[in-house]
Amino acid sequence: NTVVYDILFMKEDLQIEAQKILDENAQEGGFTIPSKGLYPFQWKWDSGFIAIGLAHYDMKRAQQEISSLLDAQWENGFIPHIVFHNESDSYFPGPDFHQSFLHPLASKKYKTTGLTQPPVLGFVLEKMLEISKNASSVMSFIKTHIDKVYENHRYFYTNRDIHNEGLVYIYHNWESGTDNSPVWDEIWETVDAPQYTFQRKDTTHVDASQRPSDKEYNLYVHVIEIAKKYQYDDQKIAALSPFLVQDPLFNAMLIRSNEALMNLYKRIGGNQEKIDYLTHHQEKSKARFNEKLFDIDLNAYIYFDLRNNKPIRHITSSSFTPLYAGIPSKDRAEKLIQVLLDRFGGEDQYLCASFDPTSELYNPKKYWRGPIWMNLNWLLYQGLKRYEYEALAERVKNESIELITSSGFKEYFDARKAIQEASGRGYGGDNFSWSAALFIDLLH
Ligand code: 9WN
Repeated sequence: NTVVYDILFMKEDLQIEAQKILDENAQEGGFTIPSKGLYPFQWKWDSGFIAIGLAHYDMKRAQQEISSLLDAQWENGFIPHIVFHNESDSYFPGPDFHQSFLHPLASKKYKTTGLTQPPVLGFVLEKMLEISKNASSVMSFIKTHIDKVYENHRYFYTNRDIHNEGLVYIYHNWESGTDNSPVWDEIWETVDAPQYTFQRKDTTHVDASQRPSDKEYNLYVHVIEIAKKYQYDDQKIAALSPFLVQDPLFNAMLIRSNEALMNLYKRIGGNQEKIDYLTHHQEKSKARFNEKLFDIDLNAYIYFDLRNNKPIRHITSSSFTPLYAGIPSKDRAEKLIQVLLDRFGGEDQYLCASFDPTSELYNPKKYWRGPIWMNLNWLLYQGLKRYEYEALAERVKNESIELITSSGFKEYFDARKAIQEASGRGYGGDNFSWSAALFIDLLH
């Protein structure tokens, strides 16, 4: 019993600690930075996850988090991946590099990037309502903001679904959110980039061995230079970007958020045209997702490289996110979860590594090439619950809590149980906002 009490107290202390991190990362202007020094601006999907944590103890701030992001939406519905609210120079590449003003419909109020990130906002609004103790006040917030998210989905289907098949593309690895995943390695081999001159800042905050290489950064810069050359024009990018991918995580988030928007519009009443639009795209997207992005030999969801017209057959933590969006049939979900257990879930592993631990490309310490990320664990937890794999969902939740309890609110974590814990098993940035925010949500 004493042990149980200790854990309970520890969790309570940690919840206070998590709130402290979110409070310390709060900025004037109503948004929260992901991590001091390393990421000094507002990031799109970070803000979504942060709002879920905030909703548990400060709903007003959760709403500000979302409205400050939406305030930087472009006139065509696009929501940028970074909003440069302030003048910090501790990050590369900053506003002067990205030059969002090149696009005629870019935000006139804020400097931003011309890249986006996974569309999480639909389901974030729905979660906020679910968490809320004052539904009518959150509902009125949703009523005044939901159309912006809807316009963002319209932007995706209008501009980024080149085959009109219900699957949207990303044109840069930073849009995936899973920046240096080995999934992109083969694409980079096809790209012939000049050597650019730039000064990285990330490696002044975090050990370079835990970050992407300089060679990779040169490629990341190169793809943006191409987009800038064409004023971030979507059609030109679709025709010319050497990186053009249908990503399972990105598309699963769009589908899950479509569903959330439909639910919310039904609750609001009226809005039939929008509901019809979303319903049409939802059915088409789900069907095509299952046809094109499921590999029947691997029994897992994979990626499609549009530029080189071929599937990219790797299994990552993104491969399991379609569960949260209700994409697989029950039968397919069972097969997928068996793969999760066989490759990622051995007794010597915490769930869920970001890249297939049985692959020779797996690197348990390097960023998106292996470590566990709390937002992907949270998505996996939601997906397993949706398909009623209660025991496994509990395992993901408990292991996430355990990792944070033993190593703190780090950016990412080592999945190997056997490594020395003396120095902790967390890597990357410290006091990382979404680790704190989603920890709060998992405790509830
Ligand atoms: C580039 C902020 C972001 C996350 C991404 C994560 C990392 C940025 C970087 O940090 O990417 O967007 O500079 O490495 O990969 O998922 O949103 O936390």
